[in-house]
Amino acid sequence: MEITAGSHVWVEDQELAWVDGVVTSVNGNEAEVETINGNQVTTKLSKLYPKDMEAPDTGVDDMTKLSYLHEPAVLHNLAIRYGIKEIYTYCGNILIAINPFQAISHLYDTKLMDSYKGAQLGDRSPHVFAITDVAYRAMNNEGKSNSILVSGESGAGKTETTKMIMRYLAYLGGHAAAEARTVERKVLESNPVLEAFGNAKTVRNNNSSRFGKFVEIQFDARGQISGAAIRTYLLEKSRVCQISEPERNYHCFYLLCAAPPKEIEKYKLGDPKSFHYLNKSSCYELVGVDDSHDYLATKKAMDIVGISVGEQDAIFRIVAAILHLGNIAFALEGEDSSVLEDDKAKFHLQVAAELLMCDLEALETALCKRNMVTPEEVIKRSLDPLGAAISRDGLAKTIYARLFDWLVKKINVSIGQDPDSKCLIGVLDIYGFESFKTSSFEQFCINFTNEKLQQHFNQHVFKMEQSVYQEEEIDWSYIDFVDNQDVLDLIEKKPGGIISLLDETCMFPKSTHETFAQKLYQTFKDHKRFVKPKLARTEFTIVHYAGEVQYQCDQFLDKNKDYIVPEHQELLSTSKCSFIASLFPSLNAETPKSGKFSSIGSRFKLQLQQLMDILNSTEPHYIRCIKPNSDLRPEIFENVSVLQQLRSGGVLEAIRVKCEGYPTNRIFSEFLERFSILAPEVLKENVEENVACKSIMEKVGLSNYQIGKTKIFLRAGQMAELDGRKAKLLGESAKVIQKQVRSRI
Ligand code: AD9
Ligand code: MG
Repeated sequence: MEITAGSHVWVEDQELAWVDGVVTSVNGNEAEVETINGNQVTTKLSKLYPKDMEAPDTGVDDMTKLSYLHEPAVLHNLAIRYGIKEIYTYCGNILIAINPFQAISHLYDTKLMDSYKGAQLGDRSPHVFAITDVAYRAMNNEGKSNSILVSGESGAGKTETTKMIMRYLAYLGGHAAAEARTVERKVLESNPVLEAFGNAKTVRNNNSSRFGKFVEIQFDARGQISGAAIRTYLLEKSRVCQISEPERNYHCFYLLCAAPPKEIEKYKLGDPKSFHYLNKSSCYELVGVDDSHDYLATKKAMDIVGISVGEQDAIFRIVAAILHLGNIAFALEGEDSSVLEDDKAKFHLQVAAELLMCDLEALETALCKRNMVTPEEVIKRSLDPLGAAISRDGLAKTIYARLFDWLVKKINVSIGQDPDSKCLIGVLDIYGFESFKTSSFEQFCINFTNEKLQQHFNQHVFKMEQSVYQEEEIDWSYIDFVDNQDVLDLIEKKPGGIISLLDETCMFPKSTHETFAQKLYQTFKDHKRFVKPKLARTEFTIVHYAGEVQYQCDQFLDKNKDYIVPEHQELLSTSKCSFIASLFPSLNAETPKSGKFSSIGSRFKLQLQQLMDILNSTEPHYIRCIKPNSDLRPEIFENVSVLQQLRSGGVLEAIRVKCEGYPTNRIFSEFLERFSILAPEVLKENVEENVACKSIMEKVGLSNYQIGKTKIFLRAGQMAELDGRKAKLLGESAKVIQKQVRSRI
């Protein structure tokens, strides 16, 4: 569209990302724009985007309905919808969900569920129920598994969205008879149990899931829920021993400290402030959360998912034991040995041993000493206080991680798998792309996951775009899409990728994080996606699809080693509590030998590949959750951050793919209604609608558009061009009328 003085445009703005304004003058290839916030901006014409002055005030519920599909229009559309509490918007088949940070009345009630049942996508306003309904119907009608992939950054609303999907699936595929309802009840109640043990308050979210989750809900031939399987990924173990202001440890610790007095006495608990693993942050309570109520609620949920009273006792005994372990402090003895620091430490050691039902002295030895195996004998070597504290923390983390795995396994056994089920709906709630000041091994794994999912997403978006064109029988062969296979190769190629190199480094006894970094620099010095930052000695940067992330190698080696100290293994496998002993089964030939290296990175890669295999066998649906502000407050919409999330979630990429093809299409009659004024004679000719559309385009002199079976497909910018012509024409006819009026006066 020709931009002239008076044109309404979007112009880039540092603070707001995009701001609208009016062009006041054009000079060569530059324009002066007066923005609505009162600034005068001079900018290149090529950097301006036309603003659609005919766009409805309440926005459009599907981005593909935008007459001008470009970044500022997308952002503006989301912002105005968010302002009127419309948190859901489609972008084609993708659902964008913006966290409202407040309860919106009736948004999830049963009446609303009723209204989405069986409705076509687009018939009703965008909603997570609508997407779920489509998935469920597709599964029933086509006999094919479906999946719903929910992504977004921390606090964007993934877990809440996932819970709504599960609730709606339980509503659709639930059983009429009360006694048959146990499956769906167990599926739903698995959420609070996993949240109690796997969620914590972080800077970004008061209820942040510290693990990834894929729930596979199985259905029988009648479309009723018949089983489910939950898979979890990468629980953040370090949180058990290490938290900082203003975060919290896992919820279960605080719940237990708020348990009824009998339990407090049994587990010798007290004020959470008195526990080392909790008091490194001064945040103990959460606004709006009553820990003592949640303790009872968690136990109730445990009852429902089939965790027995005896098992619950063992579970909470372990949780309490971990808190007591944390309070065992060490002091230096002699030159490099350690002893318990004081009577307090002795007390906690004793309680921990009681709760873990293991021998007191054996526990102390396991914490403070290590076996040194020489050809002649086994010598007990003392650890210094720091070494003993590391040993203690390692023990606490291992116990907790095994407890979490046990819970997941137990829930799966209790819900049960349906061996006859042919169809499933998978729901993925997994951490989005992360880039922090210091990004470590966890971010590396998370971003690797996102690269994998991005590839899957790209292929899907591309395929969907093609199918629209195919349906309308128009040519699509030229659309291209950028693949991220090169980043995936950099990370996971075997041999030669970063994960392989990391494993090799870990197995070589003399390696350090510095030698690892050097190895990376040498191997990938010419890789397009790998950058060695200037002056860096132990950092490296990966150019991810969503942006560059700088990783700090410091702890890559340690974090990659899935290691249990043999002394710890031995201690706990002989616990008198059969529950605890079962978490540490004695080693046999099949399990990797304790103390031997097993790689977290490689195992994660394998898990991810299995996940991708499942996803590839399903029909995917995507929900992109967006966090509108970092204060977790309602009604605040921060443009710059939203835009960044649209980019990392692939929404902008999907729009780019669309723009490469035909971003705008209109049903013939709609098109004629809007533009017949440009060639009024065509309507008189009584021709077919598609011919009339063609005539208009020809008269205006536009080419490269396509005529489908029911719609006209326009290239990027053509809609704006048509509008421009229309505005000019209307302007001119207005002038003519004015002239006529004036001449009459
Ligand atoms: V994390 O990566 O696990 O840290 P999530 O899972 O993306 O994150 P979560 O679903 O936990 O975020 O949402 C964060 C908070 O936003 C919730 O605790 C709610 O307080 C709030 N939220 C999210 N979605 C909704 C909603 N649809 N309606 C109302 C919501 N509040
Ligand atoms: Mg979550």
